[in-house]
Amino acid sequence: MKNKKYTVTAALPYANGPLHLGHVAGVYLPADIFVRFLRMKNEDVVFICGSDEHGAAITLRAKKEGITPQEIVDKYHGINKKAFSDFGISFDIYSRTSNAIHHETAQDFFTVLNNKGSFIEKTTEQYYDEEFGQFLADRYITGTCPNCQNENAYGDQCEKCGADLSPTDLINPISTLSGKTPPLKETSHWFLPMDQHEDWLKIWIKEGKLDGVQQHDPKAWRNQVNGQCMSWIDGGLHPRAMTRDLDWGVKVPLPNSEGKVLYVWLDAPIGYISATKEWAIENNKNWEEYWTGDTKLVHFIGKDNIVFHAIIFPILLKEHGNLILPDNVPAYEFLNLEGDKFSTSRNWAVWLHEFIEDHPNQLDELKFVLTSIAPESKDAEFTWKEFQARVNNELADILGNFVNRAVVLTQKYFEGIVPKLNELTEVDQDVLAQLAGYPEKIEGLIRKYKLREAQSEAMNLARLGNKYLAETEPWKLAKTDMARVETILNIALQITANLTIAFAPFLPKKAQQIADLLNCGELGWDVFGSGSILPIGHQINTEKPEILIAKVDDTFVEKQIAKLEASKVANTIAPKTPQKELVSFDDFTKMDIRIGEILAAESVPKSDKLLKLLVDVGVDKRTIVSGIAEHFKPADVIGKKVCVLLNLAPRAIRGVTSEGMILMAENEEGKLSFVSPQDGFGAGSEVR
Ligand code: B3M
Ligand code: ZN
Repeated sequence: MKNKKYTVTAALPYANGPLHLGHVAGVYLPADIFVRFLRMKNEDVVFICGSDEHGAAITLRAKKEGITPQEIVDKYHGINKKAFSDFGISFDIYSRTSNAIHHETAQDFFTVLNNKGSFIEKTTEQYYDEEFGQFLADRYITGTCPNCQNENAYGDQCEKCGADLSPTDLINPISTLSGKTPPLKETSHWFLPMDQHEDWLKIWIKEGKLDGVQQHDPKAWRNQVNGQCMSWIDGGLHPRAMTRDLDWGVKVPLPNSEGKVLYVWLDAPIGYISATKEWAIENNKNWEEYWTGDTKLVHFIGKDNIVFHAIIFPILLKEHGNLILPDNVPAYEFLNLEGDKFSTSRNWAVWLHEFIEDHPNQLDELKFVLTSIAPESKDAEFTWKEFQARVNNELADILGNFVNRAVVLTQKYFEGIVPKLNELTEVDQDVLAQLAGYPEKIEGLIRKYKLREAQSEAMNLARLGNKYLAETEPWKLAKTDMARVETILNIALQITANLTIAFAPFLPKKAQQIADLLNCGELGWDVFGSGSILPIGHQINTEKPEILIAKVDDTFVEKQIAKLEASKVANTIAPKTPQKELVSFDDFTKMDIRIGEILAAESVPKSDKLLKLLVDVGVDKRTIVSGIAEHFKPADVIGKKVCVLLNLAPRAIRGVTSEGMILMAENEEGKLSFVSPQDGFGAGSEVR
């Protein structure tokens, strides 16, 4: 019989870049472990994810790569979907918010709320980029955070202090499109009056009660989730616009709303519902059963998404009516990498799809390490040294070693046949009693979202097995007391069988490999803890077992670190200066750039840096003072053809009037080069 229903979601990653280990450790892997466990418990669970394809995260990325938003989302949806599937994240569906069913679902949702009067339509003044003809919200506008003075805060949030911002809160607002200070212009939007929801939210979060009915156990929520929510609420919630003036997103389903789309943080969580619908259609299920009634809704997310999942989406769900609110929102802190933050722009990351491609046989090893260090309650750090240590000292030396001994000894003494269980000694009874306690221990931890500890308990079971063999030493008894050896190896094999169950949620491939060694098929959670899973006389695999866990050598670690460092160097050599503010074509054509030929050159007295040049620029021969003396001697430059900015306003430099500027290229080491034409282009040729 199926038990409760669960709808488990993992944050929909923006389809604007590949996934790195930080994402995996702090959302997707824990969600997958939780779901694999629930399935083993025979719970009726649907595991939902997909690409978040709207919002400024997408459009700005498209602009940066010089391709359309559609091309961006198609590219990264493909890469990420494949990476999840190759890594073995067992979503029931990996959908995308560009699907028609999502647009419809999100629009219907908006309409329901609008008809109920859940929104307030208001005309306000918002910043407007006149050059690009666009209102500036969210990431389209930056400025100084009024809260912490961070100069790079966005129009929706300061990533430094976490403050929730509106564009008009920013000091010195700048359009990220034109780089200019934008004027304000009137526009109307639909606002969610979050302030009107404070009272019930407080009770729901603090006590887990909604309309007087107990919904969830508030103590089961992580401290940082409760804490962040309460600090938002205590700080006072404000109305938040649920629509945007953009042409990329889900269109506002109302007349006279041309050019308006739903705010991405309105449409994306509804994506969980659309994806459930899509899955239900494909699998002949009823989606509503997973969003109503007794079903438990669990959102796995990163800590930067807490407010959206624990405050805003619950308000929307409640306003909609007839839908469940989350039972828990296990949010993860951040994972760092080798002493620094993961950073896409600086390319400081281990990319999931690259790891899979480079090390297809070490995926469970990676899972093991990421769960061991998962940032459940505080930020954590991934290093390749630790990867090596955890794989070698725990996975290989404890789990691999125990399984190998149990299997090899059975092959050696009993031709791979599970031996009899004879009279039990105290040691045997003790080990069997301990074994029986593991299911409850591990289940309790998983249900509390303490997956780190749960996995470490699974490893303790392998430790127990090793300790048992070390204490009983069956290899010494083989000559004298075969009856005793039978019992010991029977018990060792039962522990091995139990390990396939204990590790199945965490390391599904390894668990399968161990089950193959035992020739026992997949074992259910219901037999976990039993000392008689494998019947006496059962034939286990008789081939020499392959190494279950290969050790990681120093070369591997060195290579990984070198790869990281190389990508960092590659990135620092790349243009140091970010692109300057945009200029119009008119601005550009104002500059008169021509080829000039340097006719004469001399140093400027009392200056190390300056050369005084006589340059033939076609229209005349003129004097130009250039700051290149540290790089070129006068004799080196005579006769050179170079680019000259002719119409730069004349300036007196060290008493010499300079009428123009020589254009130079500068490389990452600060070396200078003339920008010279091909042969055949003489003085006066125009550059444009
Ligand atoms: N795409 C943000 C993120 O990737 C956002 C999550 C949506 S969940 C509905 O961090
Ligand atoms: Zn700030």
